[in-house]
Amino acid sequence: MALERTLSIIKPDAVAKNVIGEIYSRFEKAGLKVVASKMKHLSKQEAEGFYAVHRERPFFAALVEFMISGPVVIQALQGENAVLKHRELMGATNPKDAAPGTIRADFADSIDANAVHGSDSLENAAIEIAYFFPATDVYPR
Ligand code: RTP
Ligand code: MG
Repeated sequence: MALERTLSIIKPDAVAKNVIGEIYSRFEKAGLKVVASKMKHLSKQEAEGFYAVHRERPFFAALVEFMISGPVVIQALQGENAVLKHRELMGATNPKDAAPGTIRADFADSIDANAVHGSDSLENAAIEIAYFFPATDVYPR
C-alpha cells in the first residue's frame, strides 16, 4: 500500500446543495485525511487552465461555464491509495452509471453537474494539487 495525495473539488452544484460536510465526512470515514482546503470562485482563466487537457473536447466550454457558475471547495486528500480510493467514493462520471452509495449517485444531477472532481492518476494529482496549493499550504509540509 502506498500513502498518496489526490486533488478533490466539490463542484458548484454540490456546494449549492449544502453537502460540503456530508462529502467531507465520506472522505474521513474512508480514511482520507484533508491536508489542504479552501473555498474559491474560480475565474474563467483558472477553470480553463485546470481543465486544459480537455480543451479540444466538445464539452469543454460547458464544463468551464459550469465550474465558474458558483464557488467550489478544493481540497488535497491524503491516505493509502488515495487516488483510486477517492475515485471509488466519487462514482462514475455520469451519475446514471454511478454505483449506489457513491457521491455522484447521491448528489449529482447530470454528467455536467456531477458534484465532484478527483484526480485520475498519481501524476495528475501532483500537478493538480500544485495548481491550487503552494507546497507551504499542504499539511504536514
Ligand atoms: P472530473 O475530471 O471532473 O473528476 O471527472 P471525470 O474524471 O470523471 O471525467 P472527465 O472525463 O475527466 O471529464 C471532466 C468533466 O467533464 C464533463 N464531461 N462531460 N458531456 C460529456 O460527454 C462529458 N464528458 C465529461 C463531466 O462533468 C466531467 O466530470
Ligand atoms: Mg477527469
